[in-house]
Amino acid sequence: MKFLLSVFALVVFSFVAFSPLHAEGLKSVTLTVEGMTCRLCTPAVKKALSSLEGVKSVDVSFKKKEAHVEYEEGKASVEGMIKAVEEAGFRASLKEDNR
Ligand SMILES: [Cu+2]
Repeated sequence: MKFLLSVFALVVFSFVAFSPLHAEGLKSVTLTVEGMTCRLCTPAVKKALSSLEGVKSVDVSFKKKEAHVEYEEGKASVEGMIKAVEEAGFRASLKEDNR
């Protein structure tokens, strides 16, 4: 029984330790996005950022004029994100680097 418990604990630990959010090299940034004039702009910004390699998740707030991006370090870069947003017709700058 004690053995089973430790196996169970190990499984739970592995699940927590290796879940995507805790994966090594996963970082997130918040970008300030300017030029979003209506709510339809939000999906355009989201699409531009989501299409980048290494980007895991994108959350764009029209109200806050922000984009929160989770990405894999080394695969995507903040410079690339800013460029993608600008190519979609908006202006972006780094607001916060949440390492
Ligand atoms: Cu719009």
